[in-house]
Amino acid sequence: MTQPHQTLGEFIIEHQRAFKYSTGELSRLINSIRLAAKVVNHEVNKAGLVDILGQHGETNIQGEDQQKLDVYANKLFIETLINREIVCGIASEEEDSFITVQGHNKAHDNKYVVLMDPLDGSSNIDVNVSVGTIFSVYRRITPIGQPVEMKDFLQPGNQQVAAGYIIYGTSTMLVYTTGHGVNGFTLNPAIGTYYLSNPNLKFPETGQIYSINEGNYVHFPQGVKDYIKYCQEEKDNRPYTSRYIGSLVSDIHRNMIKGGIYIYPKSSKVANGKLRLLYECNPMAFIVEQAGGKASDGYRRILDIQPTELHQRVPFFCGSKTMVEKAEEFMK
Ligand code: AHM
Ligand code: MG
Repeated sequence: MTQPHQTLGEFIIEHQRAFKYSTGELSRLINSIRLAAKVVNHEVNKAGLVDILGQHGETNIQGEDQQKLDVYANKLFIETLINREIVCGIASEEEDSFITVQGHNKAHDNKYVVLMDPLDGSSNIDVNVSVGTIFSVYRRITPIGQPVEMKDFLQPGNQQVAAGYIIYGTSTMLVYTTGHGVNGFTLNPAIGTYYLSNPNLKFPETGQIYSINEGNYVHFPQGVKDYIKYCQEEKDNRPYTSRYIGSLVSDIHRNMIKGGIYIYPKSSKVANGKLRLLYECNPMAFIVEQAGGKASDGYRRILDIQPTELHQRVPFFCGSKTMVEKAEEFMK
């Protein structure tokens, strides 16, 4: 049972016992992520103070400029996971290909792969706006003892065993699911401990917030244009409020608490939208569904899409169930 003032450490231990056949590997994995997140949090918080801001001068595989903190967070999460020998493979939005991880005896004997976006929304850092880390965990398909292969990473989202995000906001929170609901923990930076602050998070069934980059309106498909007009109509409980931070984790976190819909559609400029299926949409979709919300590409459930490549992009509609269903009606 979740206790008041429970720490994340206590929560993990307690819930590991509930999994009959758990070897503790997943718990150790979540532990490593919370540790790395504390270090990244520290760096993000002092970004305004030290000369860590600005472009790193490299371009990632998506052709986007990387910022220093992206590179830092990427390296830190990867090193933390590798050093603790708890995963057999890592794929990151910032890496061209996946990384194979060997155990101390070079045995490839760990069972989980992690896919992550180490610092999402990083263009927000230099204007002091919230950013996030997103992670997704799968059990490997290839037999234990062998090096991981691409197929271990190209699994549909419905095979995830855990997913979560860290939001570096006015306070830092870690929100995650292992398929038994969603729980949120807030970091007390003075003592470096996360406390259970939002047990059993639930998406309101409906809401009044729509989050979409309307600057791209002219490029949107007709269904999306019509849905936006619907949101703005003076009828029933509408017009809705428009809120768009441009930081996926923050936009979805707010909508999960207040009720709302987030949309990054395809457009005449970006054929499959901008967001990546494996690093952004699948983990967020797993969390959103576990919280009672809905996530689709406008037509299909995100979690049922069979990925074909690591850096695949997909249109993303997610949030309060009835709102996503309404948007899907407009897409027909
Ligand atoms: P990033 O992974 O390069 O940071 O991009 C992802 C971000 C999301 O956090 C956010 O929802 C989206 O890009 C905003 O894009 P846009 O500026 O096109 O609206
Ligand atoms: Mg991203």
